[in-house]
Amino acid sequence: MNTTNGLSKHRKIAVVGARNVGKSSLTVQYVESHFVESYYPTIENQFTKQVVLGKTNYTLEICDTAGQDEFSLVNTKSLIGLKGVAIVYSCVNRASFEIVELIRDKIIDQLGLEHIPTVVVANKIDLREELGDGGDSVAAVTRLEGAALAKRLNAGFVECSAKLNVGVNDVVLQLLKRIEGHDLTGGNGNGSNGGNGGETGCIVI
Ligand SMILES: Nc1nc2c(ncn2[C@@H]2O[C@H](COP(=O)(O)OP(=O)(O)OP(=O)(O)O)[C@@H](O)[C@H]2O)c(=O)[nH]1
Ligand SMILES: [Mg+2]
Repeated sequence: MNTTNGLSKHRKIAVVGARNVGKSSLTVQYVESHFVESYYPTIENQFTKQVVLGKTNYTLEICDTAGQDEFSLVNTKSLIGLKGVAIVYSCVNRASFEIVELIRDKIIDQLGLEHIPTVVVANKIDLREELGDGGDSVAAVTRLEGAALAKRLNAGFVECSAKLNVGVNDVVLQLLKRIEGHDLTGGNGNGSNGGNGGETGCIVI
Protein backbone atom coordinates (compact mmCIF):
# COMPACT_ATOMS: atom_id res chain seq x y z
CA MET A 1 0.00 0.00 0.00
CA ASN A 2 1.45 3.38 -0.98
CA THR A 3 0.18 6.20 1.25
CA THR A 4 2.79 8.77 0.21
CA ASN A 5 2.12 11.78 -2.01
CA GLY A 6 4.33 10.35 -4.75
CA LEU A 7 7.02 13.02 -4.51
CA SER A 8 10.56 12.03 -3.66
CA LYS A 9 12.95 14.43 -1.96
CA HIS A 10 16.66 13.91 -2.35
CA ARG A 11 18.73 14.21 0.83
CA LYS A 12 22.47 13.68 1.02
CA ILE A 13 23.99 12.59 4.31
CA ALA A 14 27.53 11.60 5.26
CA VAL A 15 28.81 9.03 7.72
CA VAL A 16 32.01 10.34 9.29
CA GLY A 17 34.24 9.50 12.25
CA ALA A 18 37.60 7.97 13.16
CA ARG A 19 38.92 4.84 11.43
CA ASN A 20 37.65 1.40 12.34
CA VAL A 21 34.62 2.64 14.31
CA GLY A 22 32.11 0.88 12.05
CA LYS A 23 30.97 3.55 9.58
CA SER A 24 30.89 1.13 6.66
CA SER A 25 29.38 -1.65 8.76
CA LEU A 26 26.57 0.65 9.86
CA THR A 27 25.96 1.85 6.32
CA VAL A 28 25.92 -1.65 4.88
CA GLN A 29 23.70 -2.92 7.70
CA TYR A 30 21.28 -0.06 7.03
CA VAL A 31 21.25 -0.31 3.23
CA GLU A 32 21.81 -4.03 2.64
CA SER A 33 20.77 -5.60 5.96
CA HIS A 34 23.89 -7.60 6.65
CA PHE A 35 26.98 -7.29 8.83
CA VAL A 36 30.49 -7.14 7.42
CA GLU A 37 32.79 -9.01 9.82
CA SER A 38 36.07 -8.18 8.07
CA TYR A 39 37.73 -4.78 8.05
CA TYR A 40 38.41 -3.08 4.72
CA PRO A 41 39.45 0.56 5.22
CA THR A 42 37.21 2.76 3.08
CA ILE A 43 38.34 5.29 0.52
CA GLU A 44 34.83 6.45 -0.24
CA ASN A 45 31.52 4.78 -1.03
CA GLN A 46 28.10 6.06 -2.06
CA PHE A 47 24.83 4.30 -1.35
CA THR A 48 21.23 5.20 -2.04
CA LYS A 49 18.13 4.10 -0.21
CA GLN A 50 14.44 4.98 -0.36
CA VAL A 51 12.85 5.96 2.95
CA VAL A 52 9.38 7.18 3.86
CA LEU A 53 8.99 9.79 6.59
CA GLY A 54 5.37 10.75 7.22
CA LYS A 55 3.85 11.02 3.75
CA THR A 56 7.05 11.90 1.97
CA ASN A 57 9.38 9.65 0.04
CA TYR A 58 13.04 10.40 0.45
CA THR A 59 15.87 9.26 -1.73
CA LEU A 60 18.80 9.19 0.65
CA GLU A 61 22.27 9.48 -0.77
CA ILE A 62 24.59 8.12 1.89
CA CYS A 63 28.25 8.95 1.66
CA ASP A 64 30.45 6.49 3.60
CA THR A 65 33.70 8.37 4.11
CA ALA A 66 37.32 7.38 4.76
CA GLY A 67 38.06 7.42 8.49
CA GLN A 68 39.31 10.74 9.83
CA ASP A 69 41.99 11.69 12.33
CA GLU A 70 42.99 15.00 13.93
CA PHE A 71 44.80 16.08 10.79
CA SER A 72 42.49 15.01 7.97
CA LEU A 73 39.59 16.74 6.29
CA VAL A 74 36.51 15.09 4.86
CA ASN A 75 36.80 14.92 1.06
CA THR A 76 35.18 18.06 -0.41
CA LYS A 77 33.21 15.95 -2.88
CA SER A 78 31.45 14.23 0.01
CA LEU A 79 30.39 17.60 1.39
CA ILE A 80 28.78 19.10 -1.71
CA GLY A 81 25.03 19.33 -1.14
CA LEU A 82 25.32 17.72 2.27
CA LYS A 83 22.23 18.06 4.49
CA GLY A 84 23.31 16.17 7.61
CA VAL A 85 26.04 14.10 9.21
CA ALA A 86 26.19 11.02 11.37
CA ILE A 87 29.42 11.24 13.40
CA VAL A 88 30.32 7.76 14.55
CA TYR A 89 32.64 6.73 17.37
CA SER A 90 33.29 3.34 18.88
CA CYS A 91 32.15 3.17 22.49
CA VAL A 92 35.15 0.91 23.20
CA ASN A 93 37.66 3.35 21.72
CA ARG A 94 37.94 6.56 23.69
CA ALA A 95 40.22 8.24 21.14
CA SER A 96 37.47 7.95 18.53
CA PHE A 97 35.06 9.67 20.94
CA GLU A 98 37.49 12.45 21.69
CA ILE A 99 37.72 13.60 18.07
CA VAL A 100 33.96 13.80 17.44
CA GLU A 101 33.77 17.51 18.18
CA LEU A 102 36.85 18.29 16.11
CA ILE A 103 35.40 16.42 13.14
CA ARG A 104 32.12 18.31 13.49
CA ASP A 105 33.94 21.66 13.71
CA LYS A 106 36.01 20.93 10.62
CA ILE A 107 32.94 19.96 8.61
CA ILE A 108 31.01 23.12 9.44
CA ASP A 109 34.15 25.15 8.71
CA GLN A 110 34.58 23.45 5.34
CA LEU A 111 30.91 24.06 4.55
CA GLY A 112 31.05 27.66 5.79
CA LEU A 113 28.07 27.07 8.08
CA GLU A 114 27.43 27.59 11.76
CA HIS A 115 25.49 24.39 12.14
CA ILE A 116 24.66 21.21 10.29
CA PRO A 117 22.03 18.70 11.44
CA THR A 118 24.05 16.07 13.28
CA VAL A 119 23.57 12.78 15.04
CA VAL A 120 26.36 11.49 17.28
CA VAL A 121 26.49 7.71 17.00
CA ALA A 122 28.05 5.39 19.58
CA ASN A 123 28.69 2.10 17.74
CA LYS A 124 29.85 -1.35 18.95
CA ILE A 125 27.72 -1.38 22.11
CA ASP A 126 27.81 -5.20 21.93
CA LEU A 127 31.53 -4.99 22.76
CA ARG A 128 31.00 -2.62 25.67
CA GLU A 129 28.47 -5.01 27.08
CA GLU A 130 31.05 -7.76 26.78
CA LEU A 131 33.45 -5.61 28.82
CA GLY A 132 30.75 -5.44 31.49
CA ASP A 133 29.03 -2.04 31.28
CA GLY A 134 32.23 -0.17 30.45
CA GLY A 135 32.19 1.70 33.73
CA ASP A 136 35.59 0.39 34.82
CA SER A 137 37.29 0.40 31.46
CA VAL A 138 39.37 3.45 30.58
CA ALA A 139 38.77 2.94 26.89
CA ALA A 140 35.01 2.47 27.11
CA VAL A 141 32.71 5.45 26.68
CA THR A 142 29.50 5.38 28.69
CA ARG A 143 26.05 6.29 27.43
CA LEU A 144 26.05 9.32 29.72
CA GLU A 145 29.29 10.66 28.27
CA GLY A 146 28.00 10.22 24.73
CA ALA A 147 24.66 11.86 25.49
CA ALA A 148 26.37 14.82 27.20
CA LEU A 149 28.60 15.43 24.19
CA ALA A 150 25.65 15.23 21.79
CA LYS A 151 23.71 17.71 23.90
CA ARG A 152 26.61 20.13 23.92
CA LEU A 153 26.85 19.88 20.11
CA ASN A 154 23.08 20.37 19.73
CA ALA A 155 23.00 16.96 18.06
CA GLY A 156 20.94 13.81 18.32
CA PHE A 157 22.41 10.75 20.01
CA VAL A 158 22.03 7.07 19.20
CA GLU A 159 23.81 4.06 20.69
CA CYS A 160 23.95 1.15 18.31
CA SER A 161 25.53 -2.05 17.16
CA ALA A 162 26.00 -2.63 13.45
CA LYS A 163 26.76 -6.23 14.34
CA LEU A 164 23.49 -6.90 16.14
CA ASN A 165 21.49 -4.43 14.03
CA VAL A 166 20.47 -2.49 17.13
CA GLY A 167 19.69 1.22 16.75
CA VAL A 168 20.84 1.38 13.13
CA ASN A 169 17.54 2.58 11.60
CA ASP A 170 17.21 5.08 14.42
CA VAL A 171 20.38 6.87 13.26
CA VAL A 172 18.76 7.71 9.93
CA LEU A 173 15.36 8.44 11.45
CA GLN A 174 16.83 10.95 13.89
CA LEU A 175 19.03 12.55 11.28
CA LEU A 176 16.23 12.90 8.76
CA LYS A 177 13.96 14.46 11.35
CA ARG A 178 16.66 16.94 12.26
CA ILE A 179 17.27 17.75 8.59
CA GLU A 180 13.58 18.32 7.98
CA GLY A 181 13.14 20.43 11.13
CA HIS A 182 16.21 22.34 10.08
CA ASP A 183 14.95 22.89 6.53
CA LEU A 184 11.57 24.07 7.76
CA THR A 185 13.20 26.70 9.94
CA GLY A 186 16.45 27.39 8.14
CA GLY A 187 15.40 27.00 4.49
CA ASN A 188 18.80 26.56 2.87
CA GLY A 189 20.45 24.77 5.74
CA ASN A 190 21.96 27.91 7.24
CA GLY A 191 19.84 28.16 10.35
CA SER A 192 21.00 27.23 13.83
CA ASN A 193 18.06 25.08 14.84
CA GLY A 194 18.85 21.42 15.35
CA GLY A 195 15.09 20.80 15.11
CA ASN A 196 13.27 17.62 15.88
CA GLY A 197 11.00 17.74 12.87
CA GLY A 198 7.53 16.30 12.90
CA GLU A 199 6.73 13.38 15.13
CA THR A 200 5.91 11.22 12.17
CA GLY A 201 6.98 7.64 11.73
CA CYS A 202 9.85 6.65 9.47
CA ILE A 203 9.39 3.50 7.45
CA VAL A 204 12.30 1.95 5.67
CA ILE A 205 11.17 0.49 2.38
N1 LIG B 1 31.58 -6.17 17.52
C1 LIG B 1 31.31 -5.23 16.61
N2 LIG B 1 32.17 -5.03 15.60
C2 LIG B 1 31.86 -4.08 14.70
C3 LIG B 1 30.68 -3.30 14.78
N3 LIG B 1 30.67 -2.44 13.74
C4 LIG B 1 31.79 -2.69 13.04
N4 LIG B 1 32.51 -3.67 13.59
C5 LIG B 1 33.81 -4.22 13.12
O1 LIG B 1 34.78 -3.19 13.21
C6 LIG B 1 35.68 -3.26 12.09
C7 LIG B 1 35.70 -1.94 11.37
O2 LIG B 1 34.44 -1.73 10.77
P1 LIG B 1 34.26 -0.77 9.49
O3 LIG B 1 32.81 -0.65 9.27
O4 LIG B 1 35.09 -1.21 8.36
O5 LIG B 1 34.89 0.59 10.09
P2 LIG B 1 35.02 1.99 9.35
O6 LIG B 1 34.69 3.04 10.35
O7 LIG B 1 34.22 2.01 8.10
O8 LIG B 1 36.57 2.04 9.03
P3 LIG B 1 37.32 3.01 7.96
O9 LIG B 1 36.64 2.85 6.63
O10 LIG B 1 38.75 2.57 7.92
O11 LIG B 1 37.23 4.39 8.49
C8 LIG B 1 35.20 -4.43 11.24
O12 LIG B 1 35.97 -5.58 11.55
C9 LIG B 1 33.74 -4.62 11.64
O13 LIG B 1 33.33 -5.96 11.51
C10 LIG B 1 29.79 -3.55 15.88
O14 LIG B 1 28.73 -2.93 16.06
N5 LIG B 1 30.17 -4.52 16.77
MG1 LIG C 1 34.77 2.28 6.20
